[in-house]
Amino acid sequence: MPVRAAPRKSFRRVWDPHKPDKPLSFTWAKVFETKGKHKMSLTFYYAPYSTAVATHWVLEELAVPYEKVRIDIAKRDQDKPDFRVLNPNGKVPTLVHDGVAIFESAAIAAHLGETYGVAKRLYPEPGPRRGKALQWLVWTNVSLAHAIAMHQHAKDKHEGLAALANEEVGRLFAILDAHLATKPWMLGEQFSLVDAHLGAFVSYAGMVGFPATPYEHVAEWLGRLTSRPAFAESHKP
Ligand SMILES: N[C@@H](CCC(=O)N[C@@H](CS)C(=O)NCC(=O)O)C(=O)O
Repeated sequence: MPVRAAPRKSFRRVWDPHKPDKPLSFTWAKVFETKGKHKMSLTFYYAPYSTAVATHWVLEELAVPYEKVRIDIAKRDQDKPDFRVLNPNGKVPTLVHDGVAIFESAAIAAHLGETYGVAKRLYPEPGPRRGKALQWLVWTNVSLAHAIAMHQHAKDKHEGLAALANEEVGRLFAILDAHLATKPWMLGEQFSLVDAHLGAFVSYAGMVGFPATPYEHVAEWLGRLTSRPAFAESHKP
């Protein structure tokens, strides 16, 4: 006798949004139960005093458990095949979340924010404010970090390029200063992961010749940021 496939149950049949108290069917209850018990794993590949500090800071603010793996950039650990499988770009930070490797610090910050930050009120819910958060994360890397890196690469070799990069960092700091003149934190009244991510780059800028001091509001913001315990933790070797 041919075996007939069991009819497929749809989610709608077992859960009515107008009766949220009605118990879920066994199947869906099981899915949620398993999800609740799932032990997430985060492995953070980093090097001290590098771009990875931004990710380290974000992880510390979120207070999620994670494992740290130090990459010795000077010894070129980043070129080892095992690491290149995770990050073909050969750079830190790299984050492995439940077996999926993610690189680029801005992408990692957005991913961590979306995954763990909303419930902790450290990252916006989906919607326009989330778009604003992503805007500043991308701006940090594509505009600010890029200009700082360009200046560092060019300063002893290409005078003209170094001068251009220097001017660009100044222009970007002025934009940041105007933004922070109207609000205490990047997204408004409340500290968010965007402040931590961007703060790591602004703090680094100060170490390589771009202090925030001429920009009153940036300097005040940075002062508030660097007094956070997560700042100290993320700047440990
Ligand atoms: N755009 C990348 C930049 C990462 C980056 O440049 N990392 C440097 C350390 S600051 C690195 O790993 N360098 C090793 C190399 O280039 O070999 C990000 O934001 O994650």
